[in-house]
Amino acid sequence: MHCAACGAGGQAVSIAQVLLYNGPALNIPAVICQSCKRLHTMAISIKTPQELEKMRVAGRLAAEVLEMIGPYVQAGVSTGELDRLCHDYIVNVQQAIPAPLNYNGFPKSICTSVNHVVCHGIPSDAKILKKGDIINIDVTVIKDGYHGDTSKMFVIDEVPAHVGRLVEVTKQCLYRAIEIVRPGTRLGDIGHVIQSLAESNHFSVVREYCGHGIGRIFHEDPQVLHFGKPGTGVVLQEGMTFTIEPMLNAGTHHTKLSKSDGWTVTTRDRRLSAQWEHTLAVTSDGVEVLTRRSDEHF
Ligand SMILES: [Co+2]
Repeated sequence: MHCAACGAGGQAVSIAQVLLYNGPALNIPAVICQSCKRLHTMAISIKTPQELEKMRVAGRLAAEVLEMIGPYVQAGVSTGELDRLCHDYIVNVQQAIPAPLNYNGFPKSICTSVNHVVCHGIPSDAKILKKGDIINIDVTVIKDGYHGDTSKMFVIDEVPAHVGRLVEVTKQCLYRAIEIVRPGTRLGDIGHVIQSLAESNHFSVVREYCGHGIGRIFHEDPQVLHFGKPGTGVVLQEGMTFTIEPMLNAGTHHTKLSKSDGWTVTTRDRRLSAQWEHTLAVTSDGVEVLTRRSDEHF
């Protein structure tokens, strides 16, 4: 990646990532170039075949963490324990790095967002899962310098039908969006597909958090909004890699960022929220789901 301000680039420039807060909680990814020290937003990177191979490896590892943790996600387990299991698996078995740990000060290796927590929930030994809970586990691994980012919902035992529907519709929003990814599709088309399906089911789409470009950097351009108008926004090209990660709320789309920990995002009305996420690569004629799990068929 080259600095958009001074032009320095390549491996020699180490790029520190920061999050700009613009308004209530809109995360704008930006970088400080270590060469010119200036802050700038990023340009969309096109990955080479060699980079895509590394993204494939990182993506598969992230998916495998979600497959590994599944059997442990049960009533009685703490989210702190789930974090330790994932951390140890990533570090010791996969010999990879959990990207969230120490990222802008995040204290744990995964995000665990239970019930009305929208995203960025911090695992804790005090948070014990119980029957009827829903939880999103969000995993990002770094392998050989490249990131793979994916999340899925787990349901603890049985949940009422309306809760199951929130979880299922959110997953379908992700899948429908993935279906239209190919060169020429615009980001507004993706946002529109998600927003239409969500709102036709009387759910709302979270505005303040979005999908993102990904590669050597955890959050890079473009921002992938989960709402929008067809025929607008960035035109997708072969070699782009980004996440789609819709967050749907049962109530209104408004969110609240915890003042006490600076991370946990909840629904303002404390109604439920669900999220699913994959890392994708745009191919010559469609999409490759880099974080596909073995139970999924794209
Ligand atoms: Co992500």
